Amino acid sequence: MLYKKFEFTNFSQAFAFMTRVAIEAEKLNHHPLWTNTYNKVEIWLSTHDAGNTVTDLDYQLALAIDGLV
Ligand code: H2B
Repeated sequence: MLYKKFEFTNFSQAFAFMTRVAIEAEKLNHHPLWTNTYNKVEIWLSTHDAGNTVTDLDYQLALAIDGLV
């Protein structure tokens, strides 16, 4: 699993970030496991189609997400 925690100033900013992540996820057809608690977003990336291993798609999505912040 790739893991990262993101912190924002409030829920609105956190949710806006999640919306942008969702668009990137759809582009790659690769989707995060995540939680949101008010201003915090935690993201875990792995590929369930590959037995929950970390694949190139996880690194691609991670790079796309890092490019959003
Ligand atoms: N997301 C993730 N994280 N892992 C996958 O294996 C995966 C996915 N597979 N998004 C895709 C969708 C697959 O289930 C669909 C049918 O393409």
